[in-house]
Amino acid sequence: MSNLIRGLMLATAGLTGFAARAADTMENAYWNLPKGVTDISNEVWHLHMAAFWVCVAIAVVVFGVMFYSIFAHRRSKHPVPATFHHSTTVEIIWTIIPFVILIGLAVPAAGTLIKQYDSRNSDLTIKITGYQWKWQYEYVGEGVSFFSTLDAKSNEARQLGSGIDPKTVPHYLHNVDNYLVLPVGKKVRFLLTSNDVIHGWWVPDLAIKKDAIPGFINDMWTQINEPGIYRGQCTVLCGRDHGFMPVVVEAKTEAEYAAWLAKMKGGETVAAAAPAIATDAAVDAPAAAEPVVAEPAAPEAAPVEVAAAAPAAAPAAAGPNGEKVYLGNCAACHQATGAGLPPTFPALTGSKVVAGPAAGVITQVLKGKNAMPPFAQLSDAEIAAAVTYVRNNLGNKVGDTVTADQVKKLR
Ligand code: HEC
Ligand SMILES: [Cu+2]
Repeated sequence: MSNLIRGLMLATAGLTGFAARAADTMENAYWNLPKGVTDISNEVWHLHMAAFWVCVAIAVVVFGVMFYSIFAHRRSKHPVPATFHHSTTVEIIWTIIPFVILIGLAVPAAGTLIKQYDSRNSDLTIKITGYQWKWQYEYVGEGVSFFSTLDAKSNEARQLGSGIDPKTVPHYLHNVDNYLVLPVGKKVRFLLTSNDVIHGWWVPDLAIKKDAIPGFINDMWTQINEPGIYRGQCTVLCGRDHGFMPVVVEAKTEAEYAAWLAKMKGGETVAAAAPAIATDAAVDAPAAAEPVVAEPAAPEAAPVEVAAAAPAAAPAAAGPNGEKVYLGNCAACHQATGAGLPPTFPALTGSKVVAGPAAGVITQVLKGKNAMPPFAQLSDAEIAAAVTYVRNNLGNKVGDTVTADQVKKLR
């Protein structure tokens, strides 16, 4: 027996040292769940660690008894086995102990879960729509809405035979053209849906992750404590380019956020001119339960309903930039130069279709063709800008300007 005690003491000493080293490692998001930057993500982390250490303790006890028994009662020492069986006391004990452990873990977990699901009293609401393969962010009631697509560098490097070493690309496949900008210290509520298949929106540092399902609205919330850039990705296998629709959140101080929002409202980017596509569910839902201290005038549901009917109402002053629309939506297949990747993706440079009637090009962009997906989610103005761009750049010179009205008629 004294051997056992000595062994146990050694094991305890070893474990204490290991635990101290482990505690450091635990803080490291490379090995472990990140602690994140919200109160909820911290709670989740502590729950996770509590469950982890309970598991470690159980493993030590169970494996300790098991290996001790295997060793001490091996056949060469005890050729004749003992014949005891059945002990009601032991059975009651090993039923009660796990029960107590589970309750002990469930109580704090339930508390956190309830907080996680309580999206009431948010300071702002953002509607997130998943598309194959990009995200749309709509600042509900602010008239600000834009798409967020894989950044150009990652996109270039990911092409087959691009010859670019992904290690040279900063945040390869974890970067986008337009970040989702959020204010710190504010409760942000997300309404989550999809325009095509099921996607999943996930940012580990915020400890939020939920499916974006067509025809449904899911909701979740976050309140970020520290300014910074937090990266995540789509978590539901959503088709060929599932791996190429990352999520990037930029948390700014309140003042910086206000300045950013004002700039976006000024219609400075493509984004502001691209109102949302209304999915049927989206029209009813946001209006249903919005206890937010009402942002003045603009009713919550307005941008959604208006979208399909009057996209031209968006500030037309500058209009979307055709090159930007092209690079954000078309260059993945047709390349920034227009050279394409034949034979699958035809060159637009010198293409007979591009040089042909504008209606043909518009229809192909709206409806797609074979391996080319439809781009009906873009606004009329954006499609007009992109078509004008490909007809008059990338080595083409048709010399016309396609208008949003032409696109609208062909929808
Ligand atoms: C996912 C890849 C992909 C993306 C993104 C894409 N296309 Fe295409 N595109 C194709 C494929 C494939 C074809 C050939 C279709 C066919 O004829 O079968 C094509 C054909 C075309 C053609 C006809 C070219 C020809 O000579 O046949 C035009 C014009 C065109 N695309 C414009 C665009 C524009 C504008 C965009 C951006 C709004 C875009 N495409 C985005 C894949 C893509
Ligand atoms: Cu997806």
